[in-house]
Amino acid sequence: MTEAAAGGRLDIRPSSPAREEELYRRLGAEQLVPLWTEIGDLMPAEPTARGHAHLWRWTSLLPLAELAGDLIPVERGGERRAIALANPGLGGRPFATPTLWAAIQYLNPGENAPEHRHSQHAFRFVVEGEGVWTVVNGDPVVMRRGDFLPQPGWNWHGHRNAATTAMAWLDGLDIPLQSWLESTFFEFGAARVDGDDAPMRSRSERLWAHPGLRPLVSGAPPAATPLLAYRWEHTDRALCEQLASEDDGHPATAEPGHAAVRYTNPATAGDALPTIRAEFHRFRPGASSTPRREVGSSVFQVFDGEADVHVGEATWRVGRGDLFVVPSWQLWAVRCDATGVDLFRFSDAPVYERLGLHREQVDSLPTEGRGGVP
Ligand code: GTQ
Ligand code: FE2
Repeated sequence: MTEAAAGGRLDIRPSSPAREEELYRRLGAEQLVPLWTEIGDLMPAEPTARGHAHLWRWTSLLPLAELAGDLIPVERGGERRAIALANPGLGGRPFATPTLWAAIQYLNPGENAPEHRHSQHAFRFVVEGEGVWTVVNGDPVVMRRGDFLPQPGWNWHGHRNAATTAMAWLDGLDIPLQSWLESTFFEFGAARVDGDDAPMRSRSERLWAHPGLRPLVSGAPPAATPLLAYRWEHTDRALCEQLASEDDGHPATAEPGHAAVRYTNPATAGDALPTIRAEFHRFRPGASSTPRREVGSSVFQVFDGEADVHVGEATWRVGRGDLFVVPSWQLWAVRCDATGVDLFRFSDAPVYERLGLHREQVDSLPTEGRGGVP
């Protein structure tokens, strides 16, 4: 103790730049960082997303996937001809958002993507084309336009194109999340996925795709969905009937002119995948969404139609196949004019909900999510 008076807190000295510098040097040498220089970065008043609001045009993606189809074989080791969306705010890593992977995958006629399994949860969504089937634990699942095909982590899967035309589709996985969480495991399986034919309905659908009917199989309900194909005919009919119900004066829509559904695990009614939420949204011509912001990030793909989309500072006119990212806590809204729009969306919402970190704000009026911190 030098200048400090006994018993008081008077040892606050006028700062000495030389001694301060010496402190920072010694902290650095010991791999230590003080809070007081970092607090603005570490504890902002609200989330400041590193990922940007960004749009990828289908008309740019598809020709590049086709070119990769000419040049790059699908082989053991590389595993998949998949091209990932790399968010410009995330340092060139193949991450669409800090938690979500989104890629266009492409398979030529006759090609096989070898079997493997990994801890990452995955899904396919088909915006156009057909002819590929994905084999999950020996269950061949055909893929067609509008289908949502989840593949929970640690299930064996490979893909096969036995058709005469190439096919492209969207892959969504939690690769970035599991990369940060250091939870990734991976194993090679069979080198080929054989066969010339696949049934129109997979074994998983024959067991699990009967509305409101759960097979009385023994054991605990599967944590991730046992249903491996959510067919377009069901999604389309659900949305048509929501809008028809609104016309009949019994509104059951998310908001006027906006029908929406979530893909759920038929055994639990929770999200189809533990770390990824998937939804389908249909806006009538002239409809728009209430601007909202949510904690956590999303990727959207336009399935059909056109709309003006606002995300943060950005505004885009989007059309079929286009993909865009909504970063955490950025305001987003969809506006339709004479054309309506169909949007597929996936997000990391289940992670935030499970951790009690979910929050959203609608039209600037705060609404706390369950478990949200006040
Ligand atoms: O199809 O199994 O886009 O394992 C990334 C990783 C697709 C797949 C991706 C994968 C796959
Ligand atoms: Fe995979």
